[in-house]
Amino acid sequence: MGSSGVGKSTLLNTLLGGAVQQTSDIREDDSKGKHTTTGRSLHPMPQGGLLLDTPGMRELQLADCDEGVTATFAEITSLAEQCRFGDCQHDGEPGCAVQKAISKGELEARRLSSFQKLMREQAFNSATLAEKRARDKSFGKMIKAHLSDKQGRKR
Ligand SMILES: Nc1nc2c(ncn2[C@@H]2O[C@H](COP(=O)(O)OP(=O)(O)OP(=O)(O)O)[C@@H](O)[C@H]2O)c(=O)[nH]1
Ligand SMILES: [Mg+2]
Ligand SMILES: [Zn+2]
Repeated sequence: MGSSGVGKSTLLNTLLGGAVQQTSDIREDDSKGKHTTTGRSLHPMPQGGLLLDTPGMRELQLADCDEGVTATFAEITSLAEQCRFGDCQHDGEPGCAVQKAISKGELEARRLSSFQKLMREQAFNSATLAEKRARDKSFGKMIKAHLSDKQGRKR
């Protein structure tokens, strides 16, 4: 697993002792990979075992990790406990301890914006994931209903 161009397929070819998977040069201008591998494939190795080649990751999405983000930005979380409002968004409300710490130079504004960005991102991804799961579930139900209907008619 790794970014495009790190050499995943080259490792696989070396371990299998042949050019099984296509590999290609990285881009000259920014040294990034070209996303040569586009699908997952499983390869039995002569030594035994299976090796999985995967496309390079394009991005890593955060979901359901508000706890992790909160722990990483523990100083913001503990400042936020001193904000006047329990649901303070730290963007201009009165009595905001987070903004106060920024103005006193005790907290970097960049750190707050990273925190807010990660929280927004994970909230968005969690919602999309929940929607997708719900869609998959109702699709599964539809198939099941259809199949049992067919079974019923046969009998
Ligand atoms: N010098 C050197 N070059 C390497 C090494 N491993 C890979 N390369 C070169 O790096 C380039 C990219 O290798 P790939 O194996 O295609 O990379 P990949 O990780 O499979 O990339 P994607 O399929 O795009 O995700 C190729 O030109 C390889 O020859 C290494 O250990 N040393
Ligand atoms: Mg590859
Ligand atoms: Zn606040």
